[in-house]
Amino acid sequence: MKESQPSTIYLKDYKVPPFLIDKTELTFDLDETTTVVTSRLHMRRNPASGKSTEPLVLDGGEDVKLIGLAMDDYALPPEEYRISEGKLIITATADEFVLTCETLIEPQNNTRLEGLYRSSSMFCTQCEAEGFRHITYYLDRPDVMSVFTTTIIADEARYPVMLSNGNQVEKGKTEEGKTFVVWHDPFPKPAYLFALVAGDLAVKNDSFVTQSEREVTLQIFTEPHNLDKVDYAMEALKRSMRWDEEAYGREYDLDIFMIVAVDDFNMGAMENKGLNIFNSSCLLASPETTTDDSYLRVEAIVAHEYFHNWSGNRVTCRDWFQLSLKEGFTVFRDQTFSADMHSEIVKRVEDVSFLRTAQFAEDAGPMSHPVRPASFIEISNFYTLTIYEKGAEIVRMVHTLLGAEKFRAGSDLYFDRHDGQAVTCDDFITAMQDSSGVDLTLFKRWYSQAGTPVVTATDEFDSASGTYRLTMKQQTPATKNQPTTLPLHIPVRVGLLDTSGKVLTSALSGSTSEEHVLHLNSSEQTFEFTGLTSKPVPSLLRGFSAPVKLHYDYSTSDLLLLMSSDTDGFNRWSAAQQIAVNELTMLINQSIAGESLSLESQLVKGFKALLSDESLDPAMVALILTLPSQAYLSELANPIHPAAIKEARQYLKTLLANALSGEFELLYNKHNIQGEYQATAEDIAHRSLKNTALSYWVETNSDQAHQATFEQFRTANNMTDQFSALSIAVHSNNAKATDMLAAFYEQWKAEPLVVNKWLMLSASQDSSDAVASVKALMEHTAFDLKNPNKVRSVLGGFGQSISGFHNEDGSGYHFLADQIILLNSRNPQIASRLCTPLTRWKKMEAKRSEKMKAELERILAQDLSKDVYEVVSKSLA
Ligand code: 0A1
Ligand code: ZN
Repeated sequence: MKESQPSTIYLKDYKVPPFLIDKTELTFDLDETTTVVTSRLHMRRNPASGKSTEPLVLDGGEDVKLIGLAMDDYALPPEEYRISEGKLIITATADEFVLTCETLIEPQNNTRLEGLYRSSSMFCTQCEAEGFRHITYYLDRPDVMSVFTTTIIADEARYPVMLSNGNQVEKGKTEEGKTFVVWHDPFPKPAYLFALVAGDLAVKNDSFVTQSEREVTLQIFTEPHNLDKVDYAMEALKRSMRWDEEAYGREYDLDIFMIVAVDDFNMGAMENKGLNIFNSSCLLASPETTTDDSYLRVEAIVAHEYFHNWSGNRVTCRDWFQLSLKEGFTVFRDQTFSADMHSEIVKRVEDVSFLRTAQFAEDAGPMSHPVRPASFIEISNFYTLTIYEKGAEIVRMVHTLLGAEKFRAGSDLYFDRHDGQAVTCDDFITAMQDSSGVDLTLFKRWYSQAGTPVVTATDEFDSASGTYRLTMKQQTPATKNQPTTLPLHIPVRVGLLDTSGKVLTSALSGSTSEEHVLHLNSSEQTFEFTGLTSKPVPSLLRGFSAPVKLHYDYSTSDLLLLMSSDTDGFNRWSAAQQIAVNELTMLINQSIAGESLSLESQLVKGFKALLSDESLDPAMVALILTLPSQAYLSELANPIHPAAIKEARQYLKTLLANALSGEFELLYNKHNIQGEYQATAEDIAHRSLKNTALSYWVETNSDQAHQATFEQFRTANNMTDQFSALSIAVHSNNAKATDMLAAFYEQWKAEPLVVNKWLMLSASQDSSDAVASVKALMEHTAFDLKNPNKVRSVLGGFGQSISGFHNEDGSGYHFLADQIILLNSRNPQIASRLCTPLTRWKKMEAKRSEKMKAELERILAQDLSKDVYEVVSKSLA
């Protein structure tokens, strides 16, 4: 352990910056081993800070070597500045001056992938959140916005493409015969949005005419061998640009918009102004190499990064505690965009399923934090599901409370009022409130209170007056960090059905309708619906109108009724999931008690009815047929018995497969349509239902089903079908599975993104020697510890292996801890993210829990990065 622990930064300590940087002029003399960066910062004291004597403190990093410093062209002697803990401190400054700073950095040795680094043969940058300080000394905080001019000098033969933000304004030769290009970005921006790329890249060109008829050049750059995989992203970009004009009135502002794909990237993608940089896994797509899920992900992430141009870049965050201001809003925008491009309900089910599984688990774990955190040690640890997904749910609730029209007016006001500013989550809500007149004072608590609220509903019917009374209570669980919790303003969308499944009209507070939005804003409230003749079945929290856990004592027949008849598609899915959760919980308890499993499943009836309903979207049918995941059942369990959950899921799946084997075979054949691959909602739906049916059919262990799997693997003309067949074979003990895995590698070994899928599937296999297998995979030529995608594939896949990762002897936990320790110094962000499964130790059954804790203690005893230190120490606290 380090002698001094990293310090905590608090929101309450926020102060405006003492200095501003009006203009930033950067020159990069690019070289693999040592790059020289010269910055000229046009600075002045910030009048708003009210202080005239404070020293100038610039952020830097230990990997930045200062080789020259001058103020207004006067070289500063060493006694006039000092460097302490990575910061450059200049005691005396004028009120206005130009600071010139020369630094040396080593992109080749940058394994953290923050700042300027090398990926394959190119240079690229990643500056969010605090990467710019690894390039040069700067006021590296989002509320310092500056106009950047960037000069890149390099050998043109090796780096013919040299890019930065804004427009290219000059190009020429230096005296030494190198090439220089100059880029100018007229929009003031914080340093986290700075970007630079240089390499021997191929480009796809296109253009877009904005609603005000300006032509924008669009360019996607990749390494030459990947240029055939950017067409889908380009089309997705144009759809995003059009959608943002139509849905939000937001037009693109520069004359050029560029995207670059890089192989080594810590996250998905980055919204640098005019020059987005993408993890290649989130940009490249071709039918042969990319699954449907990945196609949809490419589209969503292209949209997300593009939408940031307004929600993030034109209006940015005052400080990193406000991260959800840009991320929550932008996720909400990309979710709505995807819903508009495909199916609204399917998209909502997928998003909620993810939120309920992963974000709810985060919010119940040691890293639980409010959407606007009050403190952090390392901001990189706060790019979380809470900031992104729960943040998007908050924006969605505002949309529900205001209605579409007022929400749009609120968004217009927000962008108009704050264009060019760095603002707060409060400013966003204030704009929504000011434009709509809806009081959001209480609602704002969603930003400051962590944890998932539990809403419990009970009801009664008064037949004499025809009144249905629905009582709702809410409680957000208290934790050590948050000993008292307060009621929130929770919008609950509700409909009522009669026992034949017909939708009922009722009156609530004077408004008569088939659906009502209840405003639950105190710890207990009763809502009275009138105009009814018998006790209805309530359809509660339609569309998942708030990120809460809802408890209502539904009978199985109520759930079957909702599943077959609710007009809210989301709740049809939700009811089926609830039946499955109830049945799986019984089975899990049998398994824990050491009993042999037995169940009369009501889902058989439900699925039969579902399969005979021709009116349903096949994608919805596939979602309803999908049993709750191991991860979701773990989130619901306390304590978690991983092996019991696995056994229960397997039992129920086999039971359903045997009871409906004919139906699944028929379904498989019906949706097994051939033809040229298209990533349209319709075709994706057919493939998804077909492959879901196949995953059941093989559970009958029929030769025919196994043969169909093998044939699909062999003959598929697209990666979705081929990889589904392979996964199904691997997880159903198909006799040919090992050969199929080997053949798949042989077929695709030249395609790194496909190889990553192979790594993940191989690592997820359940076998008693899974640790040995995963070690072998990490020795394989296809593996590379420097590449985050590969690390995520292998260790992420391994995490899904119950007999491997969760092996009772603790060997899986020990192995993961070894990898975290190894990566801690090389790439702290990745190491920190790998800790997540171990941090859930308190919820695990006793034996495994102790072993996980011991591994966390072993990690904490090392000399740790801030990133890993924060996550591990908080999870042991
Ligand atoms: N702002 C990006 C996410 C991002 C965050 C940090 C990064 O590096 C540490 C990279 C990307 C987004 O929301 O897409
Ligand atoms: Zn984002």
